This record gives sequence, structure tokens and C-alpha cells, in this order.
Amino acid sequence: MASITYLPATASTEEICACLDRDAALIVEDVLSSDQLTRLQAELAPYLGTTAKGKNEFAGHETKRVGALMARVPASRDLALHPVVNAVCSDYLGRHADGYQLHFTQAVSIGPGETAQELHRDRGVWGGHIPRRIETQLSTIWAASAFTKENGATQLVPGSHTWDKDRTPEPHEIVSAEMKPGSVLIYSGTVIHGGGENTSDSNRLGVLLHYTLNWLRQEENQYLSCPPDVAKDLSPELRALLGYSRGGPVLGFFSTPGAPGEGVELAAPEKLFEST
Ligand SMILES: O=C(O)CCC(=O)C(=O)O
Ligand SMILES: [Fe+2]
Repeated sequence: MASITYLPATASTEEICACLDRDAALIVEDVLSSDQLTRLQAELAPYLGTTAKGKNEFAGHETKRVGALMARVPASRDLALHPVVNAVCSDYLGRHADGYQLHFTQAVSIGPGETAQELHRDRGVWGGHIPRRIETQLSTIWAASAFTKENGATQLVPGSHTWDKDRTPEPHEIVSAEMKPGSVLIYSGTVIHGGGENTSDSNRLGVLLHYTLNWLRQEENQYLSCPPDVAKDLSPELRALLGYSRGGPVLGFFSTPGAPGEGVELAAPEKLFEST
């Protein structure tokens, strides 16, 4: 039977990266305090309460998805900036870029009666144009509720990042990423996974925060989900993570739209927030 590794919150970046290299997935346990968890659940509740269920098989007909988390859910900001995750991003994604950025933010509440999501590799969003030797993504799913096999814990195929594209997993190769609230599943863009079937009578709530190389297009357009007028009130670190920063020497510069003689040319994104 396949299995997933559980590491304590004190695990080193090297240990976590070694697990990622071997399995492309692992769980770090008990990372959030109960206060952080309570705030996260409370801030998500009004959005989940007013969001419609998905309308297709992939999004799930009994699943609710809420994005723009950095703008809407302040408690999720510390998760995005979590030092354990960011140290791993820096080393793991740093192999293929000189920086990384937030790629996707979404709370996923899988409701009772939901069927299993199709197993997939998240790197598919770039359409298969990027060679496998470049890992595109580091993803986290924070458990805002318990994750159990019964309530739809993420299904994962450890080690499938090295498989041929067309190999499909046998049932014994698939594990349920069961975890306690406050733990975090970390996995790569190349490992096969998907949301699980929910045969229980309660919701499974996860907060998905994904990171990508600073030279790739983000799946969730962070400049629209968290526009400058909102980003101006965030910390400089979080703004940089959203992409209001340069990737390498020039990627992401801006010039001011406006009348001749006004504004700036070839400015670093940080410049936009200087007077605020
Ligand atoms: O909710 C989950 O457990 C995983 C969802 C997922 O993989 C996706 O929507 O791409
Ligand atoms: Fe996925």
C-alpha cells in the first residue's frame, strides 16, 4: 500500500524537500494554533454561506470554492507567508527560478454526497508545454477541518511525479491525505491527486494556497483578485508574494498609464505603493 509521510511542525526544510523529491507529497502536522484555526473558519464562513456549489464535474456539484483569499480572508495571509512553507518554496522552486509567487488561493468545502474529483496533475494548467524536469509548482492544502477518508480528504499518488504521463494509478497506489485541523498537506505540481469522495454528513474544508515560479503565469490572476487598491493595505512581503515585485531584473516592471509627461517609466512594482 502507498503511504504518505507525516512530519512534525519542527521538521527542517531539508527533511521536507527530501520527502518532496521522493514522494512529491507530505503532511506537516499541527502547524496552526487553535486561535488561527478559529479565525480562519470564522472569516471563511460568510463567504462559504453565500457561495453557490460548483457546476461541473471537476469543480464538483456538492463543493463550494471561494477565491481571492488574500483580499477577503485576513487569517489566510499568515498561512501564505508561513515561514516553513516559504523556506520550502525558496529551496524547492528556487531550483528553477530566482523567485516564486502566489499562484492560486481557494477555500474548498467538499460537501456530503460529493463524488471523487478526477485525478490530475496541477501543472496541466500550463497545457503540457513545460518539460517535466522543471517543477512548476509547490502547493499547500491547509486543513481547516479534519481531513478523513470519509469526508473527502485529498487523494494522492505518492511518487507519481516520476511516472510516464499516461500511467494511471492502481487503487493500492492512492492514499487519502488524512490530517487533523491545523495540519498542512504539501505537494508538487506534478504529483497525481484530486479531491476525495465525501460519504460523511459534514463538510471537508481546505485552504489551497499554491505557489509557482516567478516567470510563469499565475492561475488566479492576483492583480485582479487583489488589485492595487486592496494590496496597498497589505504587508510589503505579501504584496511581493502576490506578484507586486520584480521577477529577476526586469520581469513585471510597469509604466504609468496617463497623460504625456505624467508618471514613471520602467518602474519596479514596489514603486506603486511608495506614497501609501
Ligand atoms: O480539494 C482538494 O482536496 C484538491 C482539489 C484539487 O486538487 C483541485 O481543485 O485542483
Ligand atoms: Fe489539483
